[in-house]
Amino acid sequence: MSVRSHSKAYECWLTYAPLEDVNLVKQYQEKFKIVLIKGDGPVMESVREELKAGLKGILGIEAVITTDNNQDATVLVMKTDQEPVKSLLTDDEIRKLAGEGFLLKTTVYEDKEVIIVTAKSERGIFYGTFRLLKQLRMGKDLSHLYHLSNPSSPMRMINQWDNLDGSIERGYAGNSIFYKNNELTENLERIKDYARLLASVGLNSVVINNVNVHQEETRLITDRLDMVKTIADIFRKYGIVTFLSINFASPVELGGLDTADPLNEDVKKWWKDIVANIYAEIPDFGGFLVKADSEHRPGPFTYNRDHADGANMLAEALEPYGGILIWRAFVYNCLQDWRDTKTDRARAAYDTFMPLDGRFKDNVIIQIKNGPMDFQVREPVSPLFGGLKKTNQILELQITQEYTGQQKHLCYLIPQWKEVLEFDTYAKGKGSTVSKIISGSVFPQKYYGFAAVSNIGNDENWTGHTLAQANLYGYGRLAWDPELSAEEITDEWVRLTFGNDPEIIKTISRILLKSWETYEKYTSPLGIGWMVNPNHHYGPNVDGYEYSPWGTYHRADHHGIGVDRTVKFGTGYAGLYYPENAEKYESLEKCPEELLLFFHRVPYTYRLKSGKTLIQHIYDTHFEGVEEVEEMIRDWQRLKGKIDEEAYLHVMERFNIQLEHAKEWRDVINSYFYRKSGIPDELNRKIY
Ligand code: GCW
Repeated sequence: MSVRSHSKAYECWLTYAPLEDVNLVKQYQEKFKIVLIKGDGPVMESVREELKAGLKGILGIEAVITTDNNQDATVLVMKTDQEPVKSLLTDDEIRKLAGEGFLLKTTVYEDKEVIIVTAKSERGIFYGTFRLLKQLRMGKDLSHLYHLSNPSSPMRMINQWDNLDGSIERGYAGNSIFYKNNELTENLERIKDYARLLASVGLNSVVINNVNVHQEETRLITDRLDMVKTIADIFRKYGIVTFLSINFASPVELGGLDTADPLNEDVKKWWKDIVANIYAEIPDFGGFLVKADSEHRPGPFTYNRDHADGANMLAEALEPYGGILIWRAFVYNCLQDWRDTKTDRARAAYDTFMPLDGRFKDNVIIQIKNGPMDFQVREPVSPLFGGLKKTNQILELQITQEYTGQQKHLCYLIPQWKEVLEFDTYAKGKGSTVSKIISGSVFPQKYYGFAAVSNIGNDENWTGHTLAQANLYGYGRLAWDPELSAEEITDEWVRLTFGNDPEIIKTISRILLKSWETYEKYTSPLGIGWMVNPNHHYGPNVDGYEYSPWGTYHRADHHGIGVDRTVKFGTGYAGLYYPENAEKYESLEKCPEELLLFFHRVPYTYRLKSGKTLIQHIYDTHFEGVEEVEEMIRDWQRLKGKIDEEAYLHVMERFNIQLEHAKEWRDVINSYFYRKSGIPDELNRKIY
């Protein structure tokens, strides 16, 4: 396979490096002598390829892979309705298996031990195959292997913010692996390797262009459709369905119509013809993703229509083919005046979409960012989760680290996402977590699940910072099973990437698991967000957006800081939650402290639960944050000589950048608040 000739960093968690434990290798070799794989078609072909490569890499054997019944077979890979596997399964097992789930089990066949990999679909078999190879790489005992696993949701997507010119919006790992100079890349192998990475963690759909659809990308649905077809052909082999972001104004821009009004008959017909043509070329095409009336993108508001009108019109065109229309909830007024304290960007998505609950067609999904603002290091959970009861919904996360260090800083996001998933909305009483809502078990939904903005580009290691691979891996694992713990996911990723040495696992896991908290400490405090340089969003600039029209204010003056979002005195945002949360957020005393400044405006002398004043807390956390980066570096240095030298040096280089920039954050923030408040640091440390 292609990956053989690449560096370790390129292979990510699919290194298939030889196992260290020779005894285990011997045992495994016996178990994987003859592999019987039934079924053909593109996905099964990939299963064969993957098993062959995996067994060769991990165990150093050329396994015999056969398609004919063979009594000596030691591994049986086939669907649940194919013999001999069929007779080796119980009714209960077959009943429990969902369409994309899989079962791995060790059992007895023809008087000897065999390993079964089975599922109801080829996709399921593929996921099972990866899971089995993972068990090998992690050195697990296979004699009592029993693993039945179903994904928690049908939508497990990746969104590429790639543009046809090869640039990537908010991309921090080079250019697009898909496009260059408005053409398809010549390196299709790399797209295939990306598909493998995504499928290996159970992701099943991809949107292949930026939600900001510019002129060239608008044409992907017409005269550039050939590019989409080529990409879809590659992803299909890995069970991944291809979607496109579309431009709502396409009927005007491409079709020569004078309107894109969703209720206009010519517009409807135009879209129906477009969709028919796409499905003629790509019969399993997934559908469209739409960013409308948001940050200057066109949308139904232009025609005095609402977002249900817009989404339903497109959904109707897709419906005959089983296509899905995904509509983003990221809608707000980006031309606000900072003096206006009544308009609250945090309310915008809720205010726009709640009145539409129940009006969307059943092949429409609303894609909701985790927080009400925009992927900050800390935000509350969007009140649309739990709010919307009669609407299909998926959670949108941002793997690419726009506001969390741009893959120069290490910021492992799984712990942040876990908090989002575990957030209890109380929509149907206690236990109505986000995780359950997007697993479809709180409200009836036809489609539900996950989407996330990818963090990859054409850098050799895909993600710029090699340790940022863990964010992509972890996203996929959570999308499959949101109940997994951050620790479990971290342990897996480290083993697959760096091997099974307990010392290495411990050290790297500790570094990863602490990194989000550390990043938060030296950047914007207590949920207020932003404080970044405008446009590129890297580095500290406390007032960078303070007088801009984007609605992202901290409102610091010489008295204090924070946005009053209470119902009583503020924007009323706190009241958008169910009473259990609303009361908590409304109250200065009960508000979770990490979100204090998001919900309340407080003086610098306000005492936190720790007994410290707010200003002292700001100073302390900023000094601590930098110290913690220094500690991470010391931890990392202990790995010298124990892990791959290239990875070691590369990460070290990034850490040095992180340290320097963390210091800059510390100093800029501390000086700013010292100057505003006039209150000195109790510990007399250096503040410029
Ligand atoms: O976070 C903001 C980004 C934009 C992005 C937008 C969105 C794709 O700064 O670059 O545009 O969110 O999510 O639509």
